[in-house]
Amino acid sequence: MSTDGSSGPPRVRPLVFTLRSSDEMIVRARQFHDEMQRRRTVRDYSSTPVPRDVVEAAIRVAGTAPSGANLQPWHFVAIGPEDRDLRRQIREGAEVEEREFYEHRAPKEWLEALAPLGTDWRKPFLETAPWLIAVFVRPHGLAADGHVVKHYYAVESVGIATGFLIAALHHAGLVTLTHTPSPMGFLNTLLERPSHERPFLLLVAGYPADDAQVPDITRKPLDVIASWK
Ligand code: IYR
Repeated sequence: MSTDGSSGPPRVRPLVFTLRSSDEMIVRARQFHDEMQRRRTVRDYSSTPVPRDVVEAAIRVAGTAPSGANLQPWHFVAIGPEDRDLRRQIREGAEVEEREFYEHRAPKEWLEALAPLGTDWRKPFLETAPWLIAVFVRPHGLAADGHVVKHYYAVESVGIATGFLIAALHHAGLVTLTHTPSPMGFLNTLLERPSHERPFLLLVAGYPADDAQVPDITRKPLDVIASWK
């Protein structure tokens, strides 16, 4: 059975592919690494507006991610700067949960792991940054005839799509923060998403504040993160 519910052999079409020389690939791979290694998670935002078209293109990139059985189990809610009331409610919802997390719920070990990042329950960026993108996982969908379609590897697929989204926003020239208020159920209510959709994370995107600072942390080197056989 194919993803549209029809049976028979899958429909195919020729692959569009650009063949590159080894030298060109090495240059491109290193240039991409050079660009990606400059990505930093940023918590200090400017309120300078960012055109919706940038966010739109980045979400389109996220939508190109591979997914289990190509069922594309994601939904993105982009929240611009205009609806100040909604922004305030999202911040309030997140800060209620985060305050509880930092002051009561988080085990000491977790707080120690977070200490180098300097995070706390206050989330002013949820009102300052021009865009928030709430990412939702859809563990199942609905077919045209109304029957429930299970989504395979939904969380993995949405994780990959979110990686694409972060890379696309970085490539465009913005900074982001992967914010995970926990629990995030308040986002279903505020953003009017159905209860079977699960909030995955809240991505903050915009320009960094002029005086933005980031934690002085390092990335694990290649010989630690990879082995070769
Ligand atoms: N959700 C909290 C705590 C937090 C947890 C992890 I793991 C982080 O890498 C960073 C923060 C918050 O957003 O502050």
